[in-house]
Amino acid sequence: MSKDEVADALDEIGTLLELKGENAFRTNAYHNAARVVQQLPGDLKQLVADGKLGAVRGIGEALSLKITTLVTTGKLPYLEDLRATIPAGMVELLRLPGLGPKKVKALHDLLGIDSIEKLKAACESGEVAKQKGFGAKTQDKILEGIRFRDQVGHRVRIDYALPLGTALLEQIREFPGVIRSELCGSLRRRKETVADLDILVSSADAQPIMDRFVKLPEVLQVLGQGPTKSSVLAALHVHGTKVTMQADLRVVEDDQFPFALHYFTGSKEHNIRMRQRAIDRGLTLNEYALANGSRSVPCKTEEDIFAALGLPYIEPELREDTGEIEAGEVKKLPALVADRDIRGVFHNHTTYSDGMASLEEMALACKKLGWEYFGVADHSQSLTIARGLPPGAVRKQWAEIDRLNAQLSGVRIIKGSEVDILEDGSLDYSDELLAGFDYVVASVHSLFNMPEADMTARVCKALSHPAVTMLGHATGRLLLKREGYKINLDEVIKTAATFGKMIEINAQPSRLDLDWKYVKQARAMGVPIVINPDAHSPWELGLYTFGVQVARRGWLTKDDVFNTRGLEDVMKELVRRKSVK
Ligand code: DGT
Ligand code: CA
Ligand code: CA
Ligand code: ZN
Repeated sequence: MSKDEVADALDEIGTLLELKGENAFRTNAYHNAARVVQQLPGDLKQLVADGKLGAVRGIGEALSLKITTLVTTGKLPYLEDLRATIPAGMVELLRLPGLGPKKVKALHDLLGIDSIEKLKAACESGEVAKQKGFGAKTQDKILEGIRFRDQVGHRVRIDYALPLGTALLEQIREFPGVIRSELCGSLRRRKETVADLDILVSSADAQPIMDRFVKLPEVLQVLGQGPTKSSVLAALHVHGTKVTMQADLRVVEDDQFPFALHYFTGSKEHNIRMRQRAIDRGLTLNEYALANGSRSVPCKTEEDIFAALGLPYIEPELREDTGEIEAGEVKKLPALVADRDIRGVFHNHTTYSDGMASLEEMALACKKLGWEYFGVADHSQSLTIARGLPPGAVRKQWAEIDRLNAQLSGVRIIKGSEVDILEDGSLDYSDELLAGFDYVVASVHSLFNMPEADMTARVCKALSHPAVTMLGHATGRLLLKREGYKINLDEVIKTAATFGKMIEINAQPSRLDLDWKYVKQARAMGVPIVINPDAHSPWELGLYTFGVQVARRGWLTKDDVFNTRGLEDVMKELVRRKSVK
C-alpha cells in the first residue's frame, strides 16, 4: 500500500469513529496520523520493515500496529469491522455540502436518517429545520446540495479522469496481441467532466486481453466480463485524491477498429448525424463497418470513414453536432489551436497575494515551459481573504518587476492585476492606479447571489471601463460543486465585443469557464479569447492545457487566442488598448 492509500484508510477510520460519536481526541489522532504518513520522507515499506514507525511524532503504538498491517497485508480487519457497523448511506451523506460527521450523526440519532433519500424527504417535510443545531437555512442548503447532486450524477472532472484513463491505456498497450488502442468517449472529446471511461483495443484474440485487463492493479471490482467487452471499477490516486470510475474495455478485430473508434468516441448526437449521412448515400454505418448492401467499404482510419462520406477529418473535440458536419461540407472547419501555440499567460498569482511562489520563481517556470512572458495578476485590495494588494504593495511589486525584468533573460514579467468588480460594477482601484498596469483582468469574487439582471449590469459596466483588458472566470462556477452566478452571457459577450474587450478561458479544471459553448459564440462575435491558468504555483501553470482543450471545443484557431502572440506583438497591443479611451 502506498502512503496515500494508508492515509486514506486512516482518514476513513477517523471519520467512521466520528460517525459513531467517538471523542475528538481519538478521531483527531487518526486524521493527524493520515497527514503525518502522507508527508513522511522516504519509503513507507522500508520504515515499517526497519520498525522505525513508532518513533515518528504523531504515530503511537496502536497506530503503528495498524499501519504495519495495512502496509504488509494491504488490509485492515479493524477497518473492515468498523465499516460493517455503519450504514453506507451515512457515509454518502458526508459528501453533501455543509454536512460533517457531527451533523450526520445527529440526523441519524434524531431522525433515523441513513440515506440521501431519507434526508431529502425529511428536508422536504421541514423536519430537519426543527432539529436543534440545524434551522431553515441549513435545511435549504442541504436540499440545494441534494438537487445539485441529482443533476450532475457521478461525473468526474477531466483532470482526474485523464490520468486514470491514461494509466489503464498505457498498461493495456503493453499486453501481447494488442494491435491498436485508444481512449474513446467524452474523454477523447476532452469534455470538462466524464461519466465513464471507454477503452477500445483491436486484436485477433480478445480473451487473453480481457483476462489481463480485469487483473490490472487499478481494478477494484469486476462489474462484468464477456468475450469482447468487460466493465470494471478502477481507482487511482491523482494528486492526493482517490479517483474511482467505471471503465469499459471493448476488443474488436483490427479491420473494425476505425468504425468502433468513431462510434465510441461519439458524441451520440454526432453519430446519429453520421449514420443518417451514410443512409442518404445508400450506405449503412455502425460500430463495426461502413457497408453498401452486403459489400463493406474498407476504411483503415477514421479519416477514411469521413472521406467516404464526403467530409474532411473532424477532430474529436468538435464532434457534438453543433455544426461540424455542415462546416466540413464546405471546408470551413477551423484549424484548432494547440498547446504548442501558447507563448505566455496573463492571470496568475504570486506570494504578494494568495500564490505560493515568488515573481521570479513563476517567471522562470514560464521560461521553462518555453513561454516568452509571465503576466502577474494578483488580487486587488478588497479581496482580503486572498490577501489582495493595497496600492502601496502594488507599487512595491512594480518596482520588483522592473528590477527582475532588468536581470532576467528570455522571459518578461508583464504588470497586471486581477481587479475585483465591486457591487456597483466599479473597479477596486482608483483610475490613477489602474493606469499604471499594463493590463487588467476584471473578476467577480463577491455577492454571487445577485439577481441575473443586476449581475449582468455589474459585469457589463466593468467591461466598459477603459482600464479593463479582459474578463476573468466569467460565471464563477465550480464544476460539480457550485453553479455559477446568474448572468446573461449573451449580453456580456455582446458588451465585450462593443468595447473591444477580451474574455478569459480560466484553465483551472475546477472552472473551465467561459464554457466552450459560449467560447464558440464569442469567436463568432470577434471577441478575442485568452487562455489563463490562474496559477497559484509553478505547477499550476501547466493547467493551461485544460484551457486549450476548452478552446478547441469552442472551435478556436491560433489567431482567435491572444496569448498565442509573441511578446513584442502582445506589448504593442496592450499599449494600443491603453491609449483607447
Ligand atoms: P459520458 O460517459 O457520459 O461522459 O459521455 P460519453 O460520450 O463517453 O458516453 P457513453 O460512455 O455513454 O458512450 C460512449 C460513446 O458511445 C458515445 O459518445 C457515443 C456512443 N454511443 C453510446 N450510446 C449510443 C447510442 O445510443 N447511439 C449512438 N449513435 N451512439 C451511442
Ligand atoms: Ca464515457
Ligand atoms: Ca461508456
Ligand atoms: Zn479570481
